[in-house]
Amino acid sequence: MAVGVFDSGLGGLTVLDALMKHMPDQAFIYLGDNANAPYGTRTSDDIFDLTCAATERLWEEGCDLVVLACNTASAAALKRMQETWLPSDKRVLGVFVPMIEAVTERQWGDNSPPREVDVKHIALFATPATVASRAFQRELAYRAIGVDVEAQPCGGLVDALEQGDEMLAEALVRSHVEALMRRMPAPDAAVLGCTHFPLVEKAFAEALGPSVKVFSQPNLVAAALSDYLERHPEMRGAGKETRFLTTGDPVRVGNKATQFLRRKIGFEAA
Ligand code: DGN
Repeated sequence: MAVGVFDSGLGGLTVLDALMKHMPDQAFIYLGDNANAPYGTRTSDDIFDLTCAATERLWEEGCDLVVLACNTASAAALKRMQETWLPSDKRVLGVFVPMIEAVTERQWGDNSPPREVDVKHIALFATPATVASRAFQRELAYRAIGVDVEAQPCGGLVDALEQGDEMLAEALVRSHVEALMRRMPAPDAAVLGCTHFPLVEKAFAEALGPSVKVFSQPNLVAAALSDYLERHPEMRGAGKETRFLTTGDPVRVGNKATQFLRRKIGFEAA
């Protein structure tokens, strides 16, 4: 049994890469819904339906545990999936909670009441759908009090990264950071709330300046998943092969993914 890893497109590969490095003996199956990407400007009903369909496809491959390596899907669909749709023998995890736990320095599974934490001003960079959902603020409020969040919808950035247009992506990072800093001039932490954005983490760090600590998801999610699998060894399964599926054209997506991660990746049709 492999662990399923889902994203609307290629962004989740940044998370998968970290998962593979942290857990070299674990099998994974990646599914990119490239035929329907990007999700960032879709309605939450649409994102819910597409995310459920992709999760079911991963169940068909035997993945009882699926990681939504997509903030847009985690923000718009995860809670509703867990509350209304998910059978009791399956698990779906998102990418928000590990990041919030890192930002607030609270341990995984610490269910004590919300409290004051060191960070006071958080700059959140994410897709328009993630920002509109306010899911980050909602999850943060379960753990921390007295923290301001200023969110910047980063229109255009996912497309520029999927197209491999680095110059455009870096220019967009600078303009989104400038726009946010006009509203919050001195954030103490920045959260990259989109799995595509680790590819331009350096550009974010440079535009934000050295006093802002940048939180990026891949390593945080990998640490949280490996902890989860320690506690739930029944979800691990055997084998360590990783496969890549796409709802789009496997050759085109494989070429883009190879360019995206700068290593050869072969996709199969989902
Ligand atoms: N990588 C996705 C995320 O983390 O939100 C965004 C992809 C998209 O469809 N816009």
